[in-house]
Amino acid sequence: MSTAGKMVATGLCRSDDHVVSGNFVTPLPVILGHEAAGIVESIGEGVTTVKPGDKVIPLFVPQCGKCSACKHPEGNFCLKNDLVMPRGTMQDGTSRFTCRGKTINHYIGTSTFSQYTVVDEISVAKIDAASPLEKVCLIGCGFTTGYGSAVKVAKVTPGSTCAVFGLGGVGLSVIMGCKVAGAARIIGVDINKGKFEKAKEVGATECISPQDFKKPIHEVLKEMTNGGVDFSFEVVGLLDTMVAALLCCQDAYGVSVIVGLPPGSQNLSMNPMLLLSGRTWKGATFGGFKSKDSVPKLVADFMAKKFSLDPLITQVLPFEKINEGYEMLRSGKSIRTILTF
Ligand code: PAD
Ligand code: ZN
Ligand code: ZN
Repeated sequence: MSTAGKMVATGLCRSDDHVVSGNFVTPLPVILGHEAAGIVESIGEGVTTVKPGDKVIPLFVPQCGKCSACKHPEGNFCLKNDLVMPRGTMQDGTSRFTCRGKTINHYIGTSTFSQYTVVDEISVAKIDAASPLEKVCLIGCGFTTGYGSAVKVAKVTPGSTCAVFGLGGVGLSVIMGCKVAGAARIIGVDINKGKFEKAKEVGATECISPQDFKKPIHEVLKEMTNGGVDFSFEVVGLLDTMVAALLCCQDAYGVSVIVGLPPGSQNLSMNPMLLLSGRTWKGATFGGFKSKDSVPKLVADFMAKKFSLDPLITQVLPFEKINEGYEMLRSGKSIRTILTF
């Protein structure tokens, strides 16, 4: 049930860099990349949902449609995922990549940093034939993850106050989701003030840097909002900001959502009183969206101009310049770099 495809565009998400830094462990050597769009070249036996020539987006969270998560109306973390205990293979346990005779591992069912890739049918969605792949590739991760975290996971309400920690591509997409959901106040939090202008462009009403205050940032946010925000989002991937995001939401009804990928094998300790007072602490991957069902709909919404992806795209580079693109991400100078093949 495999699908071979030609990559057309791939975005550079922080999660791939987490493999390079060792924060996310997956079998090596590996072809990374998971935020992409391409065109189907050929299909294996039994594949019915895509055909050669279709424009597609690979899905780093698959949707098998049969497991308990897929069958539950609210679940999206398909049990066939390769995120929790990464095997680095196709569903059948094999790899389709070699380099000089040596087997190369797959990465979370996608491996898009390659001119061609092979994915399982449950890890790919057909999208509108008219869609611009060098933009909608962001629907394969960053945009959808952030946007869904606001509208689907937190279920941000009209008139509410939100705080977003981390103003990278995913955090900016959270802000877009908060805005669409009708939030009245959206406070961006980042240690890099260079991110503030863009955050305001997409909907942040104010931005603050923790480094400008002597007090812990959650106390600052509580004071700014008369006792705490309604919704907070951690979109950095650090334990400290996860706790700060939890603490800054209102004790009795605040909802805090973890979006950032935590450093590998580290645990958090927290005081249960923080939840006994009534807070809700949540987390999700891919914005809580069922991937194969939702990606084509999100692309349709993009085509209907319900949201723009342009604010997320800092630059478009040829594939060969991948390291330059990552250098820009690490140094905080870019939101998203799109590589084209
Ligand atoms: P990014 O590196 O573009 O953005 C992270 C932002 O956090 C940067 O602007 C930093 O300046 C800022 N930052 C760093 N430290 C702090 C701090 N102490 N306080 C406030 N801000 C800080 O990353 P991204 O937007 O591509 O991804 C963000 C996280 O989300 C990252 O951990 C990534 O792995 C994770 C992710 N999760 C999913 C998912 O499905 N849950 C999907 C995609 C990405
Ligand atoms: Zn990603
Ligand atoms: Zn499933």
